[in-house]
Amino acid sequence: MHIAVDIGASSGRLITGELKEGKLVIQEIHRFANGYQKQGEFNCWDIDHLEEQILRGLQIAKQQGITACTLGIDTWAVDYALLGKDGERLRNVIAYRDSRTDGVMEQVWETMPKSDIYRKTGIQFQPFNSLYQFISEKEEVIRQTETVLLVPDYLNYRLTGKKVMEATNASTMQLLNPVSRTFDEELLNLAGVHASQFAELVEPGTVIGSITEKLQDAYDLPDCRVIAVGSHDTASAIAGVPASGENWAYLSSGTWSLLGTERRQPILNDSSLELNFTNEWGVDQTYRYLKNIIGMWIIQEIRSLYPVDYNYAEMVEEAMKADVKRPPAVHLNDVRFLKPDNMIEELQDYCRETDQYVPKTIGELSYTVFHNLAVIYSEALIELERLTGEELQTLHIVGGGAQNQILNQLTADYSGLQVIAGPTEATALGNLIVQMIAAGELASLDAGRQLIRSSFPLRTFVPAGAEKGRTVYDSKS
Ligand code: LFR
Repeated sequence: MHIAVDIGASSGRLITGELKEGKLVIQEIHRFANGYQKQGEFNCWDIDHLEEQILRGLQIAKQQGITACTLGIDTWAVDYALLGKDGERLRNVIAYRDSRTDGVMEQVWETMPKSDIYRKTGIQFQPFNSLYQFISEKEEVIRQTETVLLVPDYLNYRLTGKKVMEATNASTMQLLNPVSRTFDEELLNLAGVHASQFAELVEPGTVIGSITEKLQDAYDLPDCRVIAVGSHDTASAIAGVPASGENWAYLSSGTWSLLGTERRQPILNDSSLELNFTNEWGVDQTYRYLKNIIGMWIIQEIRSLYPVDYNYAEMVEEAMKADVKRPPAVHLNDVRFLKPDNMIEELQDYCRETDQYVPKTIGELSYTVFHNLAVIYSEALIELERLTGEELQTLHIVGGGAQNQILNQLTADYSGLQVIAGPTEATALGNLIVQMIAAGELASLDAGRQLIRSSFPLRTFVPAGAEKGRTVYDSKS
């Protein structure tokens, strides 16, 4: 038996997975909420709550009769815990949307040009990368820090007592070189941290260790071997894409939309830098050549602010009914939408400032977001073809957003590509197949993807007018 712990910005789950009659069978055994809140000066994640919920989920597994298993943890990237000499956390884990890093990236470029940082790391410029978070730390805090652990590494450490730095997530710090796969000394200096403050770099598939006896005694848990999976949720999601052959791109659609291709080599040239594509490290020493697009975060924010309660499926339904003749063109990837005080007002202000129709109802607001996300996806797909020199045929959409039929169809229509939607649980599946490879039950990543393809239903969306050949929506006309 294998258990995937998959924690995103808004919720976490424990999902069991096992092979039954040649199929991968999964079951969600525990779900809990996640989110960040202001604690003193900063917006922080409640990391102790996440740890407790993992233990609670494992107790449930035991109660369901699971006595032995492997376990893998994936979460969002870039955020970290700082451990003191006694191995205890120095303070809470600060959330990447906290404003402490505002303007830091731009200041850094005065010391080290953007192009140098990109050439050294191949990582996209996001204000929240760990590099800029480290620079925002007080010197004294860094001085007290014995070890920096990214969130899943920290949770693995709490379970096993073993400190490792899993590679896929480590790459998002913007401190590692994708060619040498080691730290860049100049960037470490800039960040004010030292290589000795990080644990040993390990690849997905590495066995970290067993859950400590102390925890075993305190809680009634299954006998668990903890495996380093693609601990960056996006790395697990891409491992879980049910693709085969060539000419496919993926879109991992959740709080963020991550759109890209899988490559064997990074792309570090100026065009790639200009379009802010990233070369995050993937499972099986691949590179996730992708772009961060704002994603369902906007929808989550609208939902929480809108005076009437609508669930996501209802928002999609309302969007389908909304009669928006000329949907406003909104550049959703603008930093103003990263963490505005009020997302609805921010969107409406943008439309007013640009002399466009101002969406008001839940259907109009949702349609405006879906339309613009699909436009951004199709633009990113064109950029991707240009940057890689490869022509695409299929876009695999995985994650919760793959259930959004209107967005799937708009994406197919605007991009001219066939869209294959599903599975929604790709992240947990990618997490599970790495455990299964480590356990010797699967031969390779390809075999895992084949297993996912044959175990879960997928839905195809054909672009409108496909019989006339590929036409791509032009957002400027
Ligand atoms: C998605 C994700 C993205 C990363 C962002 C911040 O959950 O991990 O890949 O850019 O969150 O960590």
